[in-house]
Amino acid sequence: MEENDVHTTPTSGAGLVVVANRLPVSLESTSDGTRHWRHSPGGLVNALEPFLRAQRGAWVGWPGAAGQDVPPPEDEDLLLHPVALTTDEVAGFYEGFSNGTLWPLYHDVVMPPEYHRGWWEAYVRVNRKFAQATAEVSSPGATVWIQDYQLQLVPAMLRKLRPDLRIGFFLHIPFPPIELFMQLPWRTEIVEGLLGADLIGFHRPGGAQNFQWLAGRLAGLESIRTVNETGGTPGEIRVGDRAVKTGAFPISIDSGELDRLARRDDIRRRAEQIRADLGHPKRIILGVDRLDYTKGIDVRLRALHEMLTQGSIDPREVAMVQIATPSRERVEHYIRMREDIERTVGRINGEFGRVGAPVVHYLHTSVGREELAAFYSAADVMFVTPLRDGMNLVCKEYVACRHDLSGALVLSEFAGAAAELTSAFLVNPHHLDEVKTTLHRALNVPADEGRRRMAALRKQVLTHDVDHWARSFLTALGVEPALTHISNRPPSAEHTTSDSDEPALRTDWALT
Ligand code: GDG
Repeated sequence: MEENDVHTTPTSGAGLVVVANRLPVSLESTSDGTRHWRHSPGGLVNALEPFLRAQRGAWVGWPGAAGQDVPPPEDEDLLLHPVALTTDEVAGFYEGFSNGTLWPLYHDVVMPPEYHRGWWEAYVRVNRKFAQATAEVSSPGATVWIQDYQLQLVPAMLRKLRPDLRIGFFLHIPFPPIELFMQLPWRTEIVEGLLGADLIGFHRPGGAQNFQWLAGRLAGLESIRTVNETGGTPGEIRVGDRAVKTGAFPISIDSGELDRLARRDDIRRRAEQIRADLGHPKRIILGVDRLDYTKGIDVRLRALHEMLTQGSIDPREVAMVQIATPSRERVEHYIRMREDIERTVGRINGEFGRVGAPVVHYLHTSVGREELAAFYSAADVMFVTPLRDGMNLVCKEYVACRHDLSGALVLSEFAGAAAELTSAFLVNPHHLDEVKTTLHRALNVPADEGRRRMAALRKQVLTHDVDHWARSFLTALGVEPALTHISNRPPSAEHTTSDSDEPALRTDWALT
């Protein structure tokens, strides 16, 4: 046991604790020197916050600014517990090992991962900080749900500190193929870190299978055997006298909430206004992503450019909007990728735009949730082309906003969501000609076929929402069914809602 692993079990604390790299809020400074806590968008936050809030749980995470020690916003439904990081820790743990090593390695090495011992040491140090903070806020016997690739050592560290806790871990990004994972100099430590959990969840069954194989190979057959070999339940790994379950839990969105939002009159009017601002094009193509090299924004732009050049898209009839949320702006790969994308946008508009009418409307910004719903409602084709994506929530959000069954979804086969959204126009993003023909088909889909496809997509997205995801994970973790009752709203299904009962959406907290 490490010197600083000594810990006493608190007598109070939260019964359900989410641990994630980021808090659902981040601290921002404005030009006049005032500081605000701002709600931070992102797949994880959108997926988990409504659920945790309904449970009055705690969220342990980094507030997003180095060296800040500012009290978090008061929130009666959610205890926010910040983990402060130094500038060096942010550089080594976050920008380095998490986003320069693990992110590209786990996304099929679409960029080369870098392996640096200093980054790894920072990763270990920061994972220990998170484990200690979690040990402090968790009540006796609490359930702790650790999120994502930045915190893969926390399960084992936390188990040492607090063996009374029930620990779940969910990986939001793909678990890589075995041959790629084996590149990692610290592969055994990562596998052993994860094995501290009682349940390890992945988006896809393939991830769980890869992990099971690696657990056998790297953690040693004496201590770890798949229970299959001894006649037990599939998906369990024996670690001494413990059973570690693994499984696939495809994440989703709060589809009912988004469906209600998109039906609101003000959102529909805003969608009309967006169409008008774009000059009433015959077709609007939309992309919404964190500005990340895994998302295939360049693929989309290249396909569009070639189609404009070949005349299969008329620039007077089609407009593309790309919302690119700023992300990881200090990481080298991201800096270069942004320059490339912006150069391509400039080139397309230079060649095919007219005064007051560019073809690509590129927004390097984050927009509010209501504005996003209006964009989804305005778009005829949602263009989602990641080279690799754990799930991809954007495509599900688009579907949730299309209550009139209009619109078409072009979706990469390499997004986890493709396994569920089989009625989308599925495409291999590495095959540019196929991307072009698929976009062309989506832009010109006959109304009947489009409605049939969208109805099937909506059925899947509205019946498999984020409640369903959280419920299945927690049930598999062995949490009481009562605890998995997330909210009082009716089960998701196609339904209409009057404008008046729309819940207020909270986006900002002021720092008092
Ligand atoms: C990771 C995995 C997995 C984006 N721009 C704005 C905005 N967003 C929201 C979207 C969506 C979320 O961010 C992005 O989620 P994705 O799933 O598409 O992608 P990642 O951020 O990479 O998420 C991914 C996810 O975790 C969950 O497990 O699906 O595979 O990579 O919800 O709506 N939201 C607002 N304004 C924006 O400008 N309000």
